[in-house]
Amino acid sequence: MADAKKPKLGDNDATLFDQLFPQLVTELTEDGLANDQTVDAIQWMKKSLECNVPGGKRNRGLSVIATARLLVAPQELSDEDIKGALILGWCVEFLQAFFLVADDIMDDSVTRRGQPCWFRNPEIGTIAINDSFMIESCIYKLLKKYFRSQPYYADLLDLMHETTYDTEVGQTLDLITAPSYVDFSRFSIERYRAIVKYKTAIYSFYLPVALAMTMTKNNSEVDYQDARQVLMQMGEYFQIQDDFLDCFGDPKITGKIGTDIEDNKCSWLVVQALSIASEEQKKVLQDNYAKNDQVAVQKVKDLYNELNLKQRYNDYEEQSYTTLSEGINKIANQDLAKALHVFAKRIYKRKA
Ligand code: GPP
Ligand code: MG
Ligand code: MG
Ligand code: MG
Repeated sequence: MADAKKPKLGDNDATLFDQLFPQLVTELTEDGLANDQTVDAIQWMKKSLECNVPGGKRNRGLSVIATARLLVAPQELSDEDIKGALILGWCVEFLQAFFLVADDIMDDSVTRRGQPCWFRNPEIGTIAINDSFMIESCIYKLLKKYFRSQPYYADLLDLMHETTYDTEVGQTLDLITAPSYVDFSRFSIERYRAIVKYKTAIYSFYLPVALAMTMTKNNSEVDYQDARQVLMQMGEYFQIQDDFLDCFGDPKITGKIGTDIEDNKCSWLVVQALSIASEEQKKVLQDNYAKNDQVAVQKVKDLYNELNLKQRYNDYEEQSYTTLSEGINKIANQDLAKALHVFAKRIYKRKA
C-alpha cells in the first residue's frame, strides 16, 4: 500500500514529462524522415506535432503519472513504470491536441494557447483537418511501440478508442445543439449535462486516471466505478468553468478568445440565464445571441451581469467543490481518494 509520504505531483515529474517529448517526436518521425517518398510529409507532421501537442497546461498528461505515484508504493514503482506513465500521459496530450485542432475549426475560434489557432495560419488552412488526424495516429504508434507486449495492451487500446468515440458523441451533441439560428428550446440543463459529460469529462478526467489504473494493474471494478463517478462530476465542474471563462475570463490568462455567444453554444451561462430571465430579458437574449457582432455580444454579457451570473457561478463553484470533496471522502481506496483530492484542488477556482 502507498504511504502518506509518497510524492505528489512534483516539479520533477513535470520536468521528466517535458524532457520526454522531443524524444517521442524523434521516434515518431525518424523512419518517415529517412524515406525519400515521405520525408516532406513527415517534416510537415513534425512541425504540427511541435506546435500543437506541447504548450498547454498539461494537467491531463501529468495526471497519469500523479495517479500512478499515488496508487503504487515508491519501492514498487519501477523506472519502467514511471516512463510508461509519462508516455501514457503524452498519449492523452496527443489526444487533446487532436481534439483542439479540430474543435477550433468547428468553433471558428481565433486563438489557442495565446497564438492564432493552427488552421488560422495562412499556409495551413484546411490541412489542419489532416494534421489533427495525424496527431491522433501518433497515439497508436506510441502505444504499439511501448506497450504491445504488455497483457493490458488491448485494454489501453480499448480505453483510447472508447474515449475518442464518447468525445466525438459529445462534440456532435455540442454542435447540433448550436445551429446557426437561435432556438432556445434546444437548451436545457439536461442537454447541457449530456454535452459536457461526453465532450469533456471522459477524456479530460476519467481517461488519465483509468490509464494509470490499467497500467499499474490497480484496477478493481469497484475502484473504476468509484473513480468514474467522481471524475465525471469533476469534468462537469471543469467545463462549467470553461464556459464561464469563455465569457468572463482574461484571454491573456486563458490563451483563448471566447466564441460561445457568437457560436450559439448551449453554454452553462445561457442555460442559467434562461432559467431566471424575465420575458423581456429573454427577448434581449433572443435578439442578440448567436450573432457575429461585438455590440450584440456585449448586450448578452451585460444581461448576464444584470442577472448576477458571476455570483451564481461563485456559489456553484463553492457548492460543487464541497459535493466533490464529500464524494471523494466516501471512497474506500485511500490512495485513489488522495489522487482525486489532488485533482479537485488543482482545478478549484482556476483562472486558466
Ligand atoms: C471542449 O469544448 C471540448 C473539446 C475540445 C472536445 C472536442 C472534440 C472533438 C471530437 C473535436 P470547447 O469548444 O468549449 O473547448 P474550448 O473552449 O477549449 O474551445
Ligand atoms: Mg467546441
Ligand atoms: Mg472550442
Ligand atoms: Mg469552451
